[in-house]
Amino acid sequence: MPQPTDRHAQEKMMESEGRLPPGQSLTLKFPVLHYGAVPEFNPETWRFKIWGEVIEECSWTWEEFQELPHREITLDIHCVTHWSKFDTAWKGVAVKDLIEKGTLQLKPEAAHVLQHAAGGYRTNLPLELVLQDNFLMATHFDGQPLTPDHGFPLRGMVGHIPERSDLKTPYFWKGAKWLTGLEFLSEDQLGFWEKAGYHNEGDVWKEQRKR
Ligand SMILES: Nc1nc2c(c(=O)[nH]1)N[C@H]1C(S)=C(S)[C@@H](COP(=O)(O)O)O[C@H]1N2
Ligand SMILES: [Mo]
Repeated sequence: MPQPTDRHAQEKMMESEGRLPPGQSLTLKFPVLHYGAVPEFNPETWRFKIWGEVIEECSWTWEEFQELPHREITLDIHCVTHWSKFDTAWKGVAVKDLIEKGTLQLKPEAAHVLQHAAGGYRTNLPLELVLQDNFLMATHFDGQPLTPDHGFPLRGMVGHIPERSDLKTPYFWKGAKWLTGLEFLSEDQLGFWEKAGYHNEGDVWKEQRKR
């Protein structure tokens, strides 16, 4: 068991390395945070869809989704409720890879992306951010399939990559658990927390929590 002083020592270290955003504190746990109930997953009926400002709509079964190119990233995640978890390892599908493979073709009008989740949660991001290396549609955390609480079978993931201050990093609500689709939009559309008064960009380094 890590001692409380370990938590504090690690937080100090992250702070000195410039990895602790303003107003955040380090947690060694993995808090579970969501609105509503954990939705059921049925591999027979589950579909992942991409629609909107795309040349052709996509729809994958769970089996087909496994065949898409997967990559691994390690991210620091920052929740707007002030906890941060460092060096979290994820595996999943990058939107950028689907475009580079030609699997997904966007219309020139595509400028924003709305993540849709089972249960009705939504969150929006600019297209530019969804194509960055710090956004992933994740199937695995720490080498294991996601747990139901953390978004099984698929979740949007966004966080900070150390040494990549060129990438914008929004708060963790901008990654939808139980992700079922991406809608590409020409005009921005607010998601669940964004409509409730949270900041549209939610940049962790600028501490953009509420509007
Ligand atoms: N579908 C869905 N996704 C969601 C949320 C939610 O309420 N529903 N909450 C968001 C918030 S506020 C955070 S901080 C993270 C928490 O993810 P975790 O429970 O895996 O830590 O999920 C995000 N994704
Ligand atoms: Mo959050």
